[in-house]
Amino acid sequence: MNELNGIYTALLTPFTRDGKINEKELVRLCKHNLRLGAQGFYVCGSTAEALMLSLEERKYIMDIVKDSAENARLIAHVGSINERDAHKLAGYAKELSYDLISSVAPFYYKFSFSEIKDYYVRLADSSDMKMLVYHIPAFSGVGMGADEISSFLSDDRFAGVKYTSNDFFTLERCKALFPHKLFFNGYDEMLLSGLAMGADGGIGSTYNFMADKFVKIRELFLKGEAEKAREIQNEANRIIAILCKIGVMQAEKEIMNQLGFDFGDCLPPFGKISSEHKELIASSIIPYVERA
Ligand code: MN9
Repeated sequence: MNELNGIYTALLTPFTRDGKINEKELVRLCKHNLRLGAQGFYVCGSTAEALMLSLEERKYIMDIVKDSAENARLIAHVGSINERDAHKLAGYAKELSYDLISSVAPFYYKFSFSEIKDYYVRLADSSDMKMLVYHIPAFSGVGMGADEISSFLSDDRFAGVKYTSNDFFTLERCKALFPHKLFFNGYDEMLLSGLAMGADGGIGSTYNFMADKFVKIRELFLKGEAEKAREIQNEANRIIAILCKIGVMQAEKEIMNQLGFDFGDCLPPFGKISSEHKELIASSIIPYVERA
């Protein structure tokens, strides 16, 4: 599975003024990221606001990205609290020849681990696709330790984990036990730490506008130039610290707008960005990232 390693952009979703998916801008986003060096796309993840989209909207995004991705690898996030929808999306990912499916753990109702595991297995089986578990305890509220993650990885139907946690001890233990499985670091601000503890690549939201920095971090790390990689991680993190203050996804969309895209805002209940924050982005971020 490690041939699917690399830097994958967790694509944002551009919306038109009347709240529809903006196909033209999504195509531009894919092309921009290919130019920045992204090796793959994570489609309909958290960054895409996918958990707030309809089944039809998610399929439409999967279509657009499939048609724009050239040779980039494609992972479809199909997770939904509505398992019937998740199955339809997984089947659609198979139809479109995506490389992998992925899902956040079923959340909200505090399912037991065996219920969660069964959910994942049913999705992989019904679609005949390999599954990348999306571990993001800070958002899903579903915690998993090395034993639980290993119980997925010892099963052939699981390709690996998108690991969005800063517990790198657990990441390192899992990679040591399952060296041939695929591990993606999920917190962009800690890509270098994740790589050092065994991640094969990263999937991130800030890659939308600075994938080039993360491609470089990984290349330098693989060449053994950790100090130089950290300089670039520092550059990225100065920007990410500003995003965290503003609200990551709202700020990311505003960055894209200021770079010459037309992404609109995040869907409600996300609020709109203030004019002070727009100015902060213009002065402290835009001069340091590549234009479209
Ligand atoms: O998993 C992303 N996570 C979420 C990837 O969006 C929830 C990250 O790219 C973060 O947005 C980023 C900023 O904290 O690291």
